Amino acid sequence: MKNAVLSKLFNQMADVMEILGEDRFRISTYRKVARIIADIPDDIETLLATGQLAKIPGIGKSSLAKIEEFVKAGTITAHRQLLTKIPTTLLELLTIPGMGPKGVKAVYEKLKVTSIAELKGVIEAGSLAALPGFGDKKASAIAKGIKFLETSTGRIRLDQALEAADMVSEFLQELSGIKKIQTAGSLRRCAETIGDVDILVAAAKGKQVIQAFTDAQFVQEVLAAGPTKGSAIIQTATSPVHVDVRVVSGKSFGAAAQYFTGSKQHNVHLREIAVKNKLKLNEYGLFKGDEMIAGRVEEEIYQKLGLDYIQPLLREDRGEIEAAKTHSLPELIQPKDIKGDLHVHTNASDGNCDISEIAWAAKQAGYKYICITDHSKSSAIANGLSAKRLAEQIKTIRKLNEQLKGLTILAGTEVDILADSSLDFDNKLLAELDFVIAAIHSGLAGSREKVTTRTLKAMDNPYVNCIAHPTGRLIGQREPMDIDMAAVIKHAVQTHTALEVNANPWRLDLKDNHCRMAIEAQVMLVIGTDAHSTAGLGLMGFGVATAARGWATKANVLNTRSAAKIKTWTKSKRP
Ligand code: DGT
Ligand code: CA
Ligand code: CA
Repeated sequence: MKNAVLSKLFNQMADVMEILGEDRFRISTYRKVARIIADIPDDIETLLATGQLAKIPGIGKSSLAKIEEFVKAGTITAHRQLLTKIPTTLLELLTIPGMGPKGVKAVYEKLKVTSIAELKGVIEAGSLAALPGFGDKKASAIAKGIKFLETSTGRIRLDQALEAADMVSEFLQELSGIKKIQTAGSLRRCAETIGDVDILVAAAKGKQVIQAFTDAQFVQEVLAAGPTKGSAIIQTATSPVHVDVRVVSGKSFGAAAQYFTGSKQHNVHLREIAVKNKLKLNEYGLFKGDEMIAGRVEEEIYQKLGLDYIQPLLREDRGEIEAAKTHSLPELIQPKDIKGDLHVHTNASDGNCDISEIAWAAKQAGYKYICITDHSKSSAIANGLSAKRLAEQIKTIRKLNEQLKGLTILAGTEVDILADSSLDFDNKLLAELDFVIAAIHSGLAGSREKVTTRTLKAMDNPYVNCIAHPTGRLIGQREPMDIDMAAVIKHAVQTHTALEVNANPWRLDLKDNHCRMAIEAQVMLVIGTDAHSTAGLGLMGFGVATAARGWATKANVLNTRSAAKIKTWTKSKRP
């Protein structure tokens, strides 16, 4: 699919235009088109060929022409022309966390900086801090951003890893002699970032399978190719990904799946237990002397070690082996337990579709309810709603509900927590809503005391039901706020406020460890997708996996309950 590459080109045009100081309206149009394209689940070429693309709102005539050009010629003239107007090294400055197009424009124009090396130079010389609009704090934040970039290990997000795994698995499936395919490693455990993708195959002719894999069209570079293992960098639509493929025998498939799923710490602990029982455990099986006593399926390995089966999501050696021994593993939440999505945007703020469209998609997904939570007025870039617009939206939602069957639309908001800790809407308006999410969208670099106080104060409000993405991190792009999570968790319990597990793979916020802390303190969690399109609703699984990695059960998550029960829950906080 060309969607991702195309989306990137539109974003890049917007970046360059912003650096050049061109028309704001056009820039935001390009960004919107980039987002629409990235969110479309169908192949853009097909949509173009069938004429459906022209009907998608937000894609105008000139964007359509550019998309057509790209599909035909593989490039866009306007994109190429824009790139000639700036030194291309400027684009790498945009990858520095904390450095947006405006910052790049400023350092380029005022300090003649065109590369990361030169930027480091002006930071050291103090001239960046002296630049109007920057100052010491911002300059040191950018220095940290550069360091972050330089030390980042090339780990990728879950969605990127999944895309690569799907590509390779689909390819392998078509080969002859393949009996089983299983994703292993950190991807199977749904860790928040992935170093490399591990795929196991049960097949007799290992060498042929590896050969076919390393010869595949999507392979960019072969790192190793042997009789049972191949390593390669493959090119997905969005990024290069390191993939390891291992071929094992059916007899050892369970043992290999167990071994290569890891984590390493979990395996080390498991092997200690084996040794204590005078057994030997490796990727080929569980052995008593020379006799193999388990190995075909994973379950029997755990069973023969005297343990309950441990789901991959828990295999981090964080107490799961002890719990398996005493039959006290939690019954983990599953995707099918989720009854609705409580964090959804529409085109009233920065989403792509209207209330009916997203409600219809939610119903198709089997949900019982959905809560519309558009941004509030201070989030101006996201076209946040004024009090008046929100009041109108509430009316629209109530009316739509009269016509709908099988799905309840809840009226909500994602209200900004302002710099002074107050909220962007008054209580009278909030009282009209079914569910209120509060979130910090500005001043994320503030001091620990400041960001923590803002969050705690928001929770004190009797109408605030949930804090969205509590740390504000964007994986690989923006560090989390320096927030006192223990204090946030304690206060959430005291104030009867839920904490969100944002399911977007860029966020996963709360992260697994924080979920675990929250659950132990008996905080209620909400898993929300933060969808900005119908496709965005599909991210729920990443959030469910993250909560489960924090040992969440169905009872720990509010949106496993009915809409009526959620209303009872929110009412109990209100005066
Ligand atoms: P990653 O790729 O860094 O996100 O993390 P993993 O967990 O996928 O690690 P990877 O790809 O290096 O290895 C896959 C699995 O193989 C790992 O989770 C456990 C197993 N493994 C690798 N090296 C060792 C080792 O030295 N000892 C043991 N017991 N297991 C290992
Ligand atoms: Ca791996
Ligand atoms: Ca690996």
